[in-house]
Amino acid sequence: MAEHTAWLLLGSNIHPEKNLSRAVNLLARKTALLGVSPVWQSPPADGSDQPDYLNAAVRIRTALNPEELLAQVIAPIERELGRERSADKFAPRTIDIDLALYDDRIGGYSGKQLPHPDILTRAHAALPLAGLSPDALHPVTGERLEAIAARLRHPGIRLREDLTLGPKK
Ligand code: PH2
Ligand code: MG
Ligand code: MG
Repeated sequence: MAEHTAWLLLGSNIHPEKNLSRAVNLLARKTALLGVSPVWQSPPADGSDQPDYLNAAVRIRTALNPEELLAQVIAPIERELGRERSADKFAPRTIDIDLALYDDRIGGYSGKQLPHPDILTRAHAALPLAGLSPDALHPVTGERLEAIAARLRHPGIRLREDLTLGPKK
């Protein structure tokens, strides 16, 4: 079966250190983990009065298509880490795992969009991805991820050099 490269964005603002690290360990068990980005901390992007988020990105190799990745890898890990779905799209969450890029695919899957729209508008999405794959090109705009991150960077987001994520060996 054909192999694909996918970039996932991880975010948490409930016990975020523990939950990001658990998410990376579970992803490493279910997929071929190729890389993990540095961790960035930022206030909620919608400006709500909630704890800061920690965000990171991972690059994986997989034979699954986007729908299968969501149903077989992403959603089960979100459930295992206690993600509760509520009517509030911006409620605090133990873990959010979003498929950001899948090869250079452009288009819809399972009611979502590839590339993930936040890449072009949110520093908390662009900076972790750029840390992982600075030279990768955005499939729609053709920009390097590093150029997108530089454009979106703002003072409210900071690199957590004291934290490193990686699969438990
Ligand atoms: N995710 C959201 C809403 N707001 N803010 C930050 N800083 N990081 C996130 O991951 C994030 C957010 C919904 O997915
Ligand atoms: Mg999200
Ligand atoms: Mg999500």
